[in-house]
Amino acid sequence: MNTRIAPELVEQHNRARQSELDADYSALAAHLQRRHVDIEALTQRAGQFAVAIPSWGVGTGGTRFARFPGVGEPRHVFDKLDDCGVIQHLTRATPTVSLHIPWDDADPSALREQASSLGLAFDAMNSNTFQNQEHQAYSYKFGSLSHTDQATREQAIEHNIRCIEIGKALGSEALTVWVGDGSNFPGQVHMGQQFDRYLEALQAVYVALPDSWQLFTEHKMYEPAFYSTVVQDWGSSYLIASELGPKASCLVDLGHHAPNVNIEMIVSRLARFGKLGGFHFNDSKYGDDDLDSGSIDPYRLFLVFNELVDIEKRQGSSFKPAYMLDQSHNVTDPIESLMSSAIEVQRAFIQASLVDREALAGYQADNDVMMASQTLKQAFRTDVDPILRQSRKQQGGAIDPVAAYRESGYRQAVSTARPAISGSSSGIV
Ligand SMILES: [Mn+2]
Repeated sequence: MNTRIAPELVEQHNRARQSELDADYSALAAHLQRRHVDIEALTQRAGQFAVAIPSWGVGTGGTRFARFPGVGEPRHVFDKLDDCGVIQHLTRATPTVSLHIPWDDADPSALREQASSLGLAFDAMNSNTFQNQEHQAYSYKFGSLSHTDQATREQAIEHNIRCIEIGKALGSEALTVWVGDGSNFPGQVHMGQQFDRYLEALQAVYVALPDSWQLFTEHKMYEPAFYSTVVQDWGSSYLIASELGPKASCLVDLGHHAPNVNIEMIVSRLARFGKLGGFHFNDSKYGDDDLDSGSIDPYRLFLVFNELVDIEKRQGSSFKPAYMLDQSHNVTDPIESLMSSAIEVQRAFIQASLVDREALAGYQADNDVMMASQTLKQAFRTDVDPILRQSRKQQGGAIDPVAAYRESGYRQAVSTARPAISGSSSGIV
């Protein structure tokens, strides 16, 4: 079975869309020229953009009620890599994959070999102490790195260190730690002591990090713990990263905040103090909905990138936060959702790059509120799609990745080799 997309298919797809793209690109070039913006430089910038795919994202997600599996779902990490290869081939914006241990446990040299044959590399490693693993001695029902029992904490520390070891063999250079530890009832835990235990345990993981590595601490307001969570908010996350040391920084998942929280301000604060490590992109309407990036509030995504581009301009190329998607696809083909999400994140990046920062600084200094707001809106309203299409085409990707994917018949082709997973296991993870 051929699990790859044929290059000829992409070429044919692009040929059919070439004249339309040329017309759109020329029109946008002329428009941007009037604003003194060089479209070629922006197209090149789009080509340098990269966001990692989470290995778990290519499987169909679910809720705590049910999961409705799709056809041709990946059976194991090697199938997941194939799917990630398709996403990268068509979008050219997702050259790395982020693995979750133990879900993706496999021989590192086999993983490396397959990834490189698909033009992929490995992004941050993700540890998992929010569920029990087969054959483990102690349960995480009441916590892991912050558990009251020392042996359970040690087991969780060892798991994280093992993730680092696997990551070293894969060429990864970061560990993302998210725990479900917290409490479900007032009085269940001593919140101060629980935080102390967590800090001490994570310190033991931190000292096992190679010098070139980073540790990302990811906060989440609630779920699975519904009264308190040990790494509840960006303040707790910042305290942890500061206590640990220079290799530790904060990871901002867009869904892990209270509703309507000003995430772009958090981005600005963390970056100001050198503790903005990376992102998990997704979108939400009510809570941690894990919807496709840019599907609900594209302006918020733009405002986050507005801060990021501003910080990049101030700090230079040393500012390189890790970008990753973290979504759950319950009712769409995960490959289609991940492709369109990667493009939405890339779109926000390019729109934010269009902000006239000199003019904005002037309006801010003069307290010209209306014009400052309009300056952002002008960039956000600009349809940069021709730039994204052109960039993909130049790099061998597809002008319209979702259409090319459907034309390829990839999902039907893999469905014969990947029999449907029986039953309906509940829950995303
Ligand atoms: Mn996340």
